[in-house]
Amino acid sequence: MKDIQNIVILTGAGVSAESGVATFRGPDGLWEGHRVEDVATPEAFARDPALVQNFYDERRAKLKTVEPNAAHQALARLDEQWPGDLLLVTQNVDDLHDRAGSERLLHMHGELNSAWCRLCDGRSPFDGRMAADPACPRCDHHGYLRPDIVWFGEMPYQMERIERALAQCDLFVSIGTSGAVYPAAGFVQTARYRGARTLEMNLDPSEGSFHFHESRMGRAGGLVPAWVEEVLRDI
Ligand code: BV8
Repeated sequence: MKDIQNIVILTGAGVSAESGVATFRGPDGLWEGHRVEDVATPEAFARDPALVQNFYDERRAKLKTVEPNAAHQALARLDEQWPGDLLLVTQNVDDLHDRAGSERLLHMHGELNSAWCRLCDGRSPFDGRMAADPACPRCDHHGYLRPDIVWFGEMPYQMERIERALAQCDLFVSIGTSGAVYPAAGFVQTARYRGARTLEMNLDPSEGSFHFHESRMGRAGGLVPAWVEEVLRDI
């Protein structure tokens, strides 16, 4: 890893699968019994707020029953020990990277444990049930909270910071994502175009596998700790 200074890592639902968190495009193609378009869009929320709130309430409640796995822990160790720049960009809205201890971490699609008030525009930590129409923790008004989640058609968070990191990275690593959703699925091309080495670790080839210099197929719980060992050994 001599010539590697700056690393960008992208994770998707596959990194949380072994913790028991459902992925999105599993065998039945449904999202915990829902079609993605029916729940993860502003239109769906406007059409049926109770359905959408309950969908996210269930997933938020589920977070209290799962733990970070070996992949989350290995990435947190890398975050702590890697001397160069490192940015972990996760598409996941769970809190498992946070609980594992990753600090140079960014949730580009938002977080289940955050509430966004459409009246005061404030975001607050939230781990309850939003369908019960609780008051906004900041402005105390009822009736304006929505999940702090980036839905389809909405702009992912901190894109400038991500683009800057991709422009300067020497290594781009994609873990546990199907490469089905943009702009995240395009990051590998940006990194490669800038001359970075690119590595994919996934249970099976993602839609963008051919963009990667190297692909390691298998479970994140096994592949990621082994890869982190490799990287830290060569510092
Ligand atoms: C935007 C939050 C513009 C919600 C999510 C046509 C072409 C190109 C793009 C588009 C298009 N039409 C529309 C678009 C844009 C759209 C898009 O990409 N659509 C796709 C479907 C074509 N994108 C957007 O709308 C984005 N916004 O473009 O805004 C804009 C511009 C200006 C101004 C305003 C707006 C917003 C996208 C964000 C949507 N929100 N999530 C929620 O979570 O409830 S996306 C959702 O899918 C999740 O966040 C998830 O992160 C993401 C990707 O899924 P994955 O994480 O990859 O999960 P998946 O199940 O698919 O795959 C899991 C993988 O893990 C599999 O490969 C599996 O093999 C592997 N795996 C399983 N187990 C393991 C494992 N790997 C290792 N170990 C294991 N144990």
